[in-house]
This record gives sequence, structure tokens and C-alpha cells, in this order.
Amino acid sequence: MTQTPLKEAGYTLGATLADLDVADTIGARENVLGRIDYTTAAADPVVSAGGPRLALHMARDRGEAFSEVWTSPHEVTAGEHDGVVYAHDGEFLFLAGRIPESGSYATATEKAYLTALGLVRELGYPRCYRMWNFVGRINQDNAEGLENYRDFCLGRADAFAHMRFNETEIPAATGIGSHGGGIGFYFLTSRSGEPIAIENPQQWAAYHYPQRYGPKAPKFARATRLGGRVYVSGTASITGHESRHAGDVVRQTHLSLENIARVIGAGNLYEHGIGDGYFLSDLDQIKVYVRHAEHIPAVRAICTRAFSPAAEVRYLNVDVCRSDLLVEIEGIAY
Ligand code: 3EB
Repeated sequence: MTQTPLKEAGYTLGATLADLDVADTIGARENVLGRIDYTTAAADPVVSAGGPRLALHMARDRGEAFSEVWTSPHEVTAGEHDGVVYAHDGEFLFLAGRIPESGSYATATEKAYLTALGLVRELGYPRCYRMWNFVGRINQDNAEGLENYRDFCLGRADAFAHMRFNETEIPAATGIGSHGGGIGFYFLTSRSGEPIAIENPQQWAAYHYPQRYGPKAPKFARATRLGGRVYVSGTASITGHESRHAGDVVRQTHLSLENIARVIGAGNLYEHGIGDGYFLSDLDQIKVYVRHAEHIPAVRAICTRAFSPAAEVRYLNVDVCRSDLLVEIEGIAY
């Protein structure tokens, strides 16, 4: 293995959203840390010649499908442990897993998260800065009458408690619906870079949400900053801890964007001890999750005006973690 200096200023992973066939050629040019197919069927994660790969059921047809590819300029090592696939490059670690469809998720989620978080520590990349979770039938109740999302949150919280995560170690995250296939997840973690967790002064920290949203609060920060980027969590129409503008997708989209703008803005980053602020036009690799397909044109019209014309933006028609939320938006500020 070549000993390349990994901590030179500005070194971060490449991230690309590409059409499925284009994604095949990205792996030929660079070292792939992980590939996630947002496609028409879920599949167990695999490690192949092209690196670790996870398929999520997030698209209704092939035209909607795309891949997200995380690449490194450095040599990568890939592997698999207890169903969790991974690859690392000396500074960054990608992991992905899937929890099979079930009438109860808490225990299986805790187990899968403990496998992944155990790898994170064993492989020596202990700082989790970004996690994604895709939950099938997210707003439906499980066999015990607990909503699947809340059931998932329970298992995740137990795993975090078991690993003794404190509030400064909480990653940015997305928790969103999928068209099926249980719960797919993937993480990005770092060896030496210290992610800074960022909150939104207009929102309660999600990990302090009151019990009415579920027995254990969701464990995520509104964003994390690492290596000159801000990774923005899935962001919805919530102020305080309450959903706003029930039934009004236009107002929900505006509030979601206002929440992101506030999180990444100079005033908020200054309060977190971070120098430069960002604007919505600095976001890239944006995903916009929309509950009702017929709302996508209205949401797109608002987002198009807010984001850079050069930004990669994908719209997905999936359920959102609270039944009164119609839209959720994530991205990376550069
Ligand atoms: C919210 O603000 C909206 O459970 O990991 C956004 C991002 C949401 C991540 C998660 C949930 C999650 O509460 C929902």
C-alpha cells in the first residue's frame, strides 16, 4: 500500500450522484469507497470488484433511479463482517448494511448498528459524521402497534447508548421512507478528522425531542462540519419540535429551506466556532424527498430557485418520518 499523506488540507471524499450506467464508469476512474443505488428494488449489500455496494428501493422506475458514489484518491481496502460491508482509505470509512423486513425492528436495528459501530472502532475510524437510514413502511405500525420509524429509533438509541456516544459525537443523518426491503443504512466515518456537530437554534435538538414522537429520540445533529464541508441532515418543516404547515407542501418546502439556510449560515456557524457560512446556493448532492408524487413539480419549482443551477439535485417520491411531513431535504455545503 502506498503511504500517501492523507491529512493534507482539503482532502475529502468525492461524492457524485450519477445515472446508474454512468456510475459504472466512475469506479473505473477512481477508487470507490462505496456505491449506493437508489433504484427499483432493495438488495443485500455486497462487496464486488467495484467496491461495497448497497441497493435501496427508492425509485418507482428506472428513469428515476440513480447512484451515489463515494470515491477516494487513495488506495482502498474493502471487506464484509456480519452482513455489513465496508471500505476504507486510511482516513475515511464507508459502511453499509440492511435489516430485513420484519414485524419488529428495535432489536435487529440495535444489532446491525452495533456491528457497524463496532467495525467503526475496530478499523480505527471512530468519528461518525454522516448516516443515512431508509425505512420501508416507515409510517406503518409494527406487530406491537409501534410505528416502524419509532421502532427503528428505539434500536438506534440503544446502540448509541451501548457505544456511549455523547452529544458532540452525534452524526448528521437522514431518516426517510423507502418503497420496501426492510431498513437500508450507510455511514461515513473518519479516522483523524474531528467532525463538529451543528444544531439549529430554531429547532430542538432531535435527540431531545419529547416522548410524544416515540419512546427514544432520534439520534442525529442538524449538520456536521468536516474538512471544509457541511453535511446537512434531512431537514423538514419543523420548528421547536413541532411539524409546521400540515397539508401545505409549498410552505413546508419554504420552511425546510429556511431551516437549512439557518443551519449553514454564517451566524449559526459562528456560534459553533466555525468561520465561514454558506448559502443554499453552496449546496450540492442534494436529495429532495417528497411524500406525494403530484407535489414534485411545486417542490422542484421552489428548490430550483434556491439551489445553484450547477448543483446535483434528485427528487424521490417516498414517505417522510412523521406522517404530517410532506417533504425533507438534505445536501452538502461546499
Ligand atoms: C426531523 O427533523 C425530521 O431519524 O435519522 C430528519 C433527519 C429526520 C434524520 C433520523 C429524521 C432523521 O426530525 C426527520
